Amino acid sequence: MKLSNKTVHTLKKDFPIFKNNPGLIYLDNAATSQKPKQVIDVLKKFYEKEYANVHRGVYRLSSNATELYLKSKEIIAEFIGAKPEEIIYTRNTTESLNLLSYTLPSIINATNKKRDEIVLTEMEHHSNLIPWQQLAKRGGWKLKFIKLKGYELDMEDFKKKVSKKTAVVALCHVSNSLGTINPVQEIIKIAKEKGALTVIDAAQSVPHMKVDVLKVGADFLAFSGHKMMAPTGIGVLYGKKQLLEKMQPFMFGGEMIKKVTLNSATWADLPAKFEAGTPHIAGAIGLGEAINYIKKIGIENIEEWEKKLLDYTLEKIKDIKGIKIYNSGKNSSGILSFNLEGIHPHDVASLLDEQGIAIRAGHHCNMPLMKILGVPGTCRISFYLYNTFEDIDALISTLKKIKDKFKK
Ligand code: C6P
Repeated sequence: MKLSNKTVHTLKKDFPIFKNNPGLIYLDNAATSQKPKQVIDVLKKFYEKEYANVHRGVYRLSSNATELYLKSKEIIAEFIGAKPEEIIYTRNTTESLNLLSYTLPSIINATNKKRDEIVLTEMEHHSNLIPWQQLAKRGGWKLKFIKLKGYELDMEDFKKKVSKKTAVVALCHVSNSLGTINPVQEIIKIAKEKGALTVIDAAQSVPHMKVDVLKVGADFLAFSGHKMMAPTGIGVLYGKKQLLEKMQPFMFGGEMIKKVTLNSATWADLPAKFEAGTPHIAGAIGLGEAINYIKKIGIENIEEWEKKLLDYTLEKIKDIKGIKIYNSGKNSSGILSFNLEGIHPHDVASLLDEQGIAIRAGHHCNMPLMKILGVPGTCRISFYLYNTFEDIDALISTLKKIKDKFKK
């Protein structure tokens, strides 16, 4: 379904949050997304009529819950072009990336002890920075950072920093502060030529654009359900089967074993090996339904609509005197950071909130990036499929009023 302002107004009716909060203009989708009634209904149905634990029971309710749970993996796998056994459920992107920072050393050290460098970028979210920092602090690993050139990655700098010593190249597909869509295919190709493992933080891409893991070519890719209309507490780690098979588990306990004695254990096949304990069953089923919802509209149509919203905003916002925009204008997803000269971003966000406009202000879990930009934080708006041109008009006119108010 091609999206237009008219069809989006109709779509918006699927989201009870807007009916229950009249006048709400929600522009904080990079933080988390709202949920359509289709997802809420599936959760309600599961808890009211179908609930049981998975994998354990021989009774009908449990085997039905297991079927629903496994079906959700098929939906997700198909959505990103992976195999169901390559989909590991985690809590969120953060947990997926932590899992990698703990388990990748086992396969890197096994193959080549000379590789001890991890290449990241200066625009990483703390979730794709601190786990690797901690790994480096545990000893034996060095971090390198690809520099920025404007609001994009400096590819020449990347080519200088990646080498036969690189063990892992890990970066975001889309920056959560700048909106920049990084050239991940090119980066992964170069990283592979050097023999490095590749990790993509896809928290801001999978919900908004077509991501095919085979086309992207990454060994691992992480994202969160809550940013794509699913419940919180369900995240995904995709990994290439042959690599996941070699990796050590991250957590130990029930459901991830093949055989246990008092003194040892062997591990279950993929993906169970990485899913110790009772999973977020309802969350997984909800994520499957969220993807069904996205598929009905078409991810390409969502991407195209957000691009239209971004272009419309860029065109209108530049008229505001003293606005500083942190966005390249091209190669950008529907995320836009800005500051109003002389006004703290938190004040801007609070004043917008008074008019029912929800945006994020602050460092966006990107403290090193804010330092490079030379600001304590920014105001950030971020779109999803239910945002309209009227949302942007209201934002712009309120920003103009805020600017006038501070002039006095
Ligand atoms: N960014 C934002 O407002 P979790 O919290 O694990 O679902 O996602 C972490 C994460 C990782 N990488 C990127 C690029 C992200 O944007 C996020 C989450 C939110 O920008 C919350 S800080």
